[in-house]
Amino acid sequence: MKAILLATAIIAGLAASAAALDENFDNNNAKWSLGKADERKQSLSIEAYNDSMGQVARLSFTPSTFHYLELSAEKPFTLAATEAEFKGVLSLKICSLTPDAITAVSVRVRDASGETFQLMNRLKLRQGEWTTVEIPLDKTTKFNPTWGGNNDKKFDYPLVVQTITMDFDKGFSGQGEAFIDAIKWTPAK
Ligand SMILES: [Ca+2]
Ligand SMILES: [Ca+2]
Repeated sequence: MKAILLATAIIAGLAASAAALDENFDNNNAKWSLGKADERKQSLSIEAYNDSMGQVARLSFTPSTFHYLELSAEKPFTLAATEAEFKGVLSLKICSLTPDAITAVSVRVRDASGETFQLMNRLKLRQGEWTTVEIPLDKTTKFNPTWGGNNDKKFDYPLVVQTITMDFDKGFSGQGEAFIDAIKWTPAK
């Protein structure tokens, strides 16, 4: 009985911190969009993929028109409320039929002052293969570039994440496509 009560309390606690980043695109809870999508000739749709992955985000883009995309959630997700909490792995799954078009994914962390810290993770994808990208983050991570807010290159807690970006090879001709699923922040234990 105690164990059940404890489990219930833990589940209730998780539900209360609804802003943890764990996006599977399966329940349409969060709204995601692409920055300046029309001007950059990019599009986003949420589509059924298969039984095990459910729905995924499908991205199409035109690298010769614009060299990156910004995938943003309508509301930010909490990453770390305090310095002690800022240690974990941001992960996502990605698959592309045009892997040569994609050179990197980056995460943008934002602090309480509005300062943004970007970290790029270079990619070498294989055509049609799902790859899990894992980006470890903590207070010692060397983000570059940083901009905005109080611009002091120091983390003012709490930290949030709202935007993932993807970089393209400008020399790629035609339209690129990628699927993304399971964008998740896993705090270190
Ligand atoms: Ca999914
Ligand atoms: Ca700062």
